[in-house]
Amino acid sequence: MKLKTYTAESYTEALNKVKRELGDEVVIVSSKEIKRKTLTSPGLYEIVVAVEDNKTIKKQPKKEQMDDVLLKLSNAAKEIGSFTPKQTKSEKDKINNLKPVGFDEIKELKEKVEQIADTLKYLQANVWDFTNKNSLEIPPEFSEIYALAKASGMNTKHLNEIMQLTIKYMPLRMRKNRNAIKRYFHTLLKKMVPIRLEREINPPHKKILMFVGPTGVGKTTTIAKLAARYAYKLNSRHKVGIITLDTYRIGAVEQLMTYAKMMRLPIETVVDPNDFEEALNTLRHNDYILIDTVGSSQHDKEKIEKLSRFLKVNTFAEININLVLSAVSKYEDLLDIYKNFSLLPIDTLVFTKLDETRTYGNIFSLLLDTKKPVSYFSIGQEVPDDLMQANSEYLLKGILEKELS
Ligand SMILES: Nc1nc2c(ncn2[C@@H]2O[C@H](COP(=O)(O)OP(=O)(O)OP(=O)(O)O)[C@@H](O)[C@H]2O)c(=O)[nH]1
Ligand SMILES: [Mg+2]
Repeated sequence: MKLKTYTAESYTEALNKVKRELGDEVVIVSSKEIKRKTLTSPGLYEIVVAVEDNKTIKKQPKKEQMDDVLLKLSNAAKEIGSFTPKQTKSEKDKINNLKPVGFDEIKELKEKVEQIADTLKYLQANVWDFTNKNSLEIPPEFSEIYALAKASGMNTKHLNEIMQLTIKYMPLRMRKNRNAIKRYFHTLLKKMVPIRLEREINPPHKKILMFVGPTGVGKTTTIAKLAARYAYKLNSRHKVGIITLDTYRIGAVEQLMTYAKMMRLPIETVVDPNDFEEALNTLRHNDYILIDTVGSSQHDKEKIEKLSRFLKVNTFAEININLVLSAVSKYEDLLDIYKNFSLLPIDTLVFTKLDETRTYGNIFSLLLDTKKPVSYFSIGQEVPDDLMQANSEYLLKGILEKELS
């Protein structure tokens, strides 16, 4: 039996030295701190162990030896990498047998479950519509997208037509990938949305915009937002004048007067079609003239006809008619409103209250049906901020991104 002494700057380091040389089974005779660690110099620890005479001390392999081993290993790795023998059938079978049991079956099962989930979503969206013959023709991989678009309020006839086009023309190799299907459908829908881009007018050109639509959809609020936009928010500031034809509803004139006053914009109130021409002439020095009208039910033909009488007057610029519609209305109602207001020559659509719903399939379908471009989206009550130029991406979020519950 011999005693061996190990020293290091810490107790742990000294013990590690012991273990490296003698292994784990050692008899520690003593351990002590020889020199205390200070701020400027390290400490020194000593461990004394008892070693049997016949115990051989582990030798660290020399650096040359280690390098040699590493070299051999890397050569072997290279060899394995470059060696790709042809597999015989029985070898292939052997390798396949090495895969976790049921690997391929699980993969197949996963695909099947996804297909069933898609089909369920589709059935969920069509549960009230078993008579829809086309429904059986939708392949399972298209079911999710179909169900989403359907739940967004898109008209079924449109949806089926677009689906059939997609199924017919989509390259087969893309069909297996659900994301590719979604992207393809997204691009197709995007191309179908007619947008009226905002173009700032250059004087001496002038624009007269009249806003018509059902009651309470947000005509007056939209006019206030647009007046602020044209007068203060665009690249160049424009002169804006306002005319209100809504002397019918109590408080309507005051509502617009308040906004006009705050923005220091001129405003004219017109009761009779005969006064309209005069009001327009009074404001003719403006770049934009915005005209508010009385809201009316689409079935109130008399009110709509009265509006058309205002359009017969002589004007220095064409009157552009904007039909204001709420995103909250369902497609059938939007279409009904559009048809009845078509007594007036509608140029453009404006949608409001997009903040009050998450699904815009109804808007998409109306745009598709009427082929009328949409110019602005109103997305809240805040004047003037809650107004944006219409854009197809924003619309598509409300068609393809809603998760079915
Ligand atoms: N949430 C939300 N509310 C809106 C939006 N636009 C307007 N409103 C609100 O809808 C209500 C009616 O707005 P108005 O601008 O008076 O609607 P109108 O079409 O002029 O109504 P009438 O003149 O009575 O036909 C107000 O409370 C507005 O603040 C919108 O985009 N989102
Ligand atoms: Mg109003």
